[in-house]
Amino acid sequence: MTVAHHPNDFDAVVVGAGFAGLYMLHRLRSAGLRARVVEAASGPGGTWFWNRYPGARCDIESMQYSYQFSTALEQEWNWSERYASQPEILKYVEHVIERFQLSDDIQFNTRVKSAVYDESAARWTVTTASGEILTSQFCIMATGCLSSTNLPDFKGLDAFKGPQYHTGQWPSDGVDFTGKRVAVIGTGSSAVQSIPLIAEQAAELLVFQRTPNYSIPAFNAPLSEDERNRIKANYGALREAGKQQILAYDIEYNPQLAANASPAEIRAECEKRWRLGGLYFYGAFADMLIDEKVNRTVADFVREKIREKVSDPTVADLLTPQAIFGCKRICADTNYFETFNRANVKLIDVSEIPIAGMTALGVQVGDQEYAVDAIVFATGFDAMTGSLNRIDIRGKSGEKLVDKWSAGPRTYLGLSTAGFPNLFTISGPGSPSVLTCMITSIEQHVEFIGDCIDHMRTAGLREIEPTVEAEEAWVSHVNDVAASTLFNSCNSWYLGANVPGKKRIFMPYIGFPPYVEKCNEVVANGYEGFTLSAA
Ligand code: N01
Repeated sequence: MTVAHHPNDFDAVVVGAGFAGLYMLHRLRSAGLRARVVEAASGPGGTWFWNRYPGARCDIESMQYSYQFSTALEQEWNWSERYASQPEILKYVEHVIERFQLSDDIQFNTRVKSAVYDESAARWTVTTASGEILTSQFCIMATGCLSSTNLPDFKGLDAFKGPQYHTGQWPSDGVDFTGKRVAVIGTGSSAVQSIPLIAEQAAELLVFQRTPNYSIPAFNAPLSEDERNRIKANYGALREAGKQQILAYDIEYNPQLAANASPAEIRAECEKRWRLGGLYFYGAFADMLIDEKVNRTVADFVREKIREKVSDPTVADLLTPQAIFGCKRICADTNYFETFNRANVKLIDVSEIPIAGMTALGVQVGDQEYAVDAIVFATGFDAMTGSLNRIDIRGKSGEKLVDKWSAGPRTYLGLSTAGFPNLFTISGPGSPSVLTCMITSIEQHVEFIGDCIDHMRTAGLREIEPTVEAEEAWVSHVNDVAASTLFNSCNSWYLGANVPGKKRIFMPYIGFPPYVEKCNEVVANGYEGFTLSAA
């Protein structure tokens, strides 16, 4: 018998066509569900669609920052560099769409305005900015952790006469800074990647720094066919090794405690990490982000390396962070600190006298006006909750998610939230997400959600929702784990501290392997912590 469907009624609506939304679509369709992905952008890729600033590149190696659900895909795709550039990541995304024939079920240029749960029908109504209505049993938010840009509320933003850009919303046809005097505001990962390239092009570059960041050279290089083949020959083992490590990818994690090591051993490990480059430093010692003394020793090593790179001692002092090493995400760079040795680059410290705002001519700091032709805001994101809170999501009794989360996000496993049945969040707050290789975490979530939906359909269940008790216990566990580390010690976006007024809560869950173990236990115990109800 053929079942007639209204064209806009689906089993599942997925919001977002980044890595999460695309794999979710593939998984749902493989199980025979009618699914639709809606995406605000004009193309796929999520955060990689928008972050097209000069030098945008992943800080996790390409052979690991890629899907692992399909061995054939893994074997056929050839990454050209150790760290993939943003354009190459988009090519990969397009290849995945074509290979798994996903495009027919993706609707681009469609921003979701609201998602409202109808308790009597046990269905979600998703309304788009143009007024289109889609309904579905399941609503899956694949909205990304770093997709809602953060533009500080600077005075006079409209007064500035020149062009303004945000690294997270970069124009798709690029920007030519040749001959221009350019301001970059911010010194996080996006700035660290873009500053060296903007400096090469612009006549003059002014970098406005509030807090210096630790950055380790990425040592990016082309990947030879031999290297690729060597990895591909043993891909499964590499992926498995990654899943056993805290960041969900292989960083040659050292389980040793530095507290038990000699100074020579610590030095040797730091030198090794420096040679490995970038985020490999997170694997240096098991106690690096737990024991402040250990952290100081590692940080001193990195500070020494930074100082060696910068010729002017005053500039070197300003660029050298004093914070806990790794508390804010470590950056991976190519010639970042060296760029400040260029005659056309000036570092402006705004740590004591903050940026007062923009004027018609440029940036005002105290009584000093810096005239520029263009301003680049590398000011980051309203991370993890920003994209969800910008959608009007309403659960049972019309409760708004934004109200429920006003004192910080509350989820069970970062996958679901009490009072919002059949709503799933891929890499939501309370899951390891941003502290891991995102794609590995995304795959684990997609598979959890896919298996859960399969289970519900087989068992004839119509609703799933976490209990308030399970959610409370999970939220306090996430906080307890964070409190046992040094992660609460700085003003990071993990804590929401970069967005004025945002509640200071450590949002991601620290530790991929224990998290996966917990999820598996929940399933093995019949979706423990969830209430499932029959049709
Ligand atoms: O953003 P950020 P991002 N006045 O929040 C400054 C991922 N990512 O886009 O530190 C002056 O880190 C702010 O200063 P402060 C990665 O996970 C990955 O760079 O708050 N300055 C900071 O310097 C990363 O961690 C890749 O004092 C102001 C900067 O703006 C995350 O995205 C590449 C200010 C924001 O830094 C976010 O990185 C890029 C103000 N009012 C990003 N407000 C790779 O894979 C903010 N700032 C390599």
